Amino acid sequence: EDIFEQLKQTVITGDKENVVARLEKGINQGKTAMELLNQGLIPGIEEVGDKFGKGIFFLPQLMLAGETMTASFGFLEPELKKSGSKKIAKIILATVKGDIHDIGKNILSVLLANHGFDVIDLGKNIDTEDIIQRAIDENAEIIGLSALMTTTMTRMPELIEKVKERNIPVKVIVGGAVVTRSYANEIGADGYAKDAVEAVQLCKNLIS
Ligand code: B1M
Repeated sequence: EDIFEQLKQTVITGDKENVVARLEKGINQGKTAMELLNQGLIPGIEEVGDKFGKGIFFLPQLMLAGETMTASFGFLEPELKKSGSKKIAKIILATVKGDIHDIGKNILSVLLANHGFDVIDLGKNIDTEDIIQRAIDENAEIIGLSALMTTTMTRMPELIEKVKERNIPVKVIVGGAVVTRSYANEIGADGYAKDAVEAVQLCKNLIS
């Protein structure tokens, strides 16, 4: 069984005690942090979401898998980070109000910082007005919103409307599992990305 399959199973079984040791094994085999994430951990958490959606898994399993992802990220974060690059633009990141899913946003946060963005990550469950206020205070070029639920993604048009009403010179991009390109267009977002890698490219395009 290869390391990617092992990592996938580690997330599915929520084996958070052993995930770091397996990641270390992967790194020792010459795999990169991005490969371990994209080919092992993320397919694992996606399968968990699928099983939860079908009623095969329940909340405790979802939580354990989430904790396993968070533990992995704690280990991978320094591996993903490069230091010393000059900052090219400021971006405010947040998971919208009512939504505590932050694994994808955290990945995006590190990747953007890696590519020279000055990232101000406000965290999860963040109020629309707080996000807007920080963007103004920090003079940010971009606001990046993440939402993972159909019940919370409505916070995105709410923020976009306020930004437009008040003529705040900031671009708003959106993403997260339930968000689609057509939804992003419909609500007047300045951009949408299906994953963190695409989001970095999108941000680069928006500021050039
Ligand atoms: Co929850 N959850 N969850 N959950 N959870 C989902 C989202 C769900 C789809 C599962 C399902 O039913 N199949 C479902 C939502 C259904 C819907 O609305 N359609 C759901 C539910 C219902 C819930 C609860 C309500 C469960 C309950 O309590 N009964 C509850 C809600 C809590 C709340 O927010 N108020 C809940 C709780 C949790 C945990 C806490 C247990 C845990 C989160 C832990 C954490 O984040 N720290 C959790 C998890 C782990 C998931 C699933 C399984 C995985 C999410 C994840 O981390 N994926 C998820 C199923 C799924 O998504 N298929 C599910 C991996 C991550 C890397 O992907 O975040 O999509 P993602 O990010 C990607 C891209 O989307 C993109 O880049 C990332 C990587 O490339 N991206 C962006 C993300 N943000 C972006 C922003 C951008 C651009 C790209 O621009 C700014």
